[in-house]
Amino acid sequence: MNPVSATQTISEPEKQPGSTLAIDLRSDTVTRPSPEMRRAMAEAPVGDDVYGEDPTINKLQARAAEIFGREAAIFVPTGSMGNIVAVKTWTHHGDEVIIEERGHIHQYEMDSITAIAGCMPRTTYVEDGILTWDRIEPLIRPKVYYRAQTALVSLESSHNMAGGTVYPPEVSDEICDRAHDAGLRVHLDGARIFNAAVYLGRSVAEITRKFDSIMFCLSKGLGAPVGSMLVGSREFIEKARVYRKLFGGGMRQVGVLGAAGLIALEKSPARLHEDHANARCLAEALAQLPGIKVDLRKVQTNIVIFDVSGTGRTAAEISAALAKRNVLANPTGKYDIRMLTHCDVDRAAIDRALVEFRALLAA
Ligand code: TLP
Repeated sequence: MNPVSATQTISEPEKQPGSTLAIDLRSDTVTRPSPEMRRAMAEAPVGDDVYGEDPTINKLQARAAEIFGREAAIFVPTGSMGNIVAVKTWTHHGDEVIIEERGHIHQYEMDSITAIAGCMPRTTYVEDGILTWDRIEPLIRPKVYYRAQTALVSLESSHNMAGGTVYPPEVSDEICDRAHDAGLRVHLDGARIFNAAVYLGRSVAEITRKFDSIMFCLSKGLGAPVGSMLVGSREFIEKARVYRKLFGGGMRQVGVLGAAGLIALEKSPARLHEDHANARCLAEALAQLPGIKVDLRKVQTNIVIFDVSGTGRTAAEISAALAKRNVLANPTGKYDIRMLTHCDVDRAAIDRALVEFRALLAA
């Protein structure tokens, strides 16, 4: 190990060409590591994690398990890998997985449920993305030997493509209880579970206590450059370790990433309310713009999805025009645009984005 001395400067490449002027609202995945994270990464004690010998990753895993009140946790390179490892761990080829139609695990992970785990997604659409037991129960296959079997329910909170909506704990608790009674497992795609916890004013341990497994991302609102975690029982995590390796996710001196993850985990949840306040401010101002519709009830966390159909232009046209004005946002449908707030956009940046948006619509 060759640690950088405490006096040596870790340069923060703030002036990256093309990225400094833009107000990047495409996602909270775009955040760059803080100088504190970069320092911790440079100085992290490391070892070979395939041998379980990376002290920084071991610390991160222990701390994540502790925060969620669970027996164990495992670091995975991406949220997508965390989700497919969980699905694979809980299912057999030919099983079905119940999921909301716009769930990330179904729409944006290349259908790894099918391609890798050999399972069928069984989907249902709910406007606010929040499933209830009455929507899930009819999708469960009868236990007949010649029928495909339902093995898993997967929920997402906050629900990304429904606009950052959050499961009320009594709803997700009931789903878990009833699913367990029916012999099913319940996985949580909690990529943004800390945002959900802040919205609810409850701890992540409380709101996830009944799930069989939880995936959360260090690399979204928490601001780490890379990495996600899977949390659950010791037995689950030991099986997950096997599938992580099978999928090529066994890493070596990965404490350099874990060091940033530890800072994200310890420090970032305390500032997420700022992102939520900025998202609300953005949503309320967007709702005043001519031709723009926002369902403000859905703006619960750091995601704002709005409809631009009243402008007479498509989402692709509006986002291309915004990009020319250095405001970046992704279309999520023909007339829908998604904007996310995060630690690299402050209130002043939101105000500037709104000035540009108004000018664009007026032009
Ligand atoms: N979401 C990304 C895109 O893939 C859409 C984003 O910009 O929001 N679960 C949820 C709920 C997610 O939103 C994401 C990423 C993931 C899982 C996957 O995480 P990664 O990108 O680390 O594989």
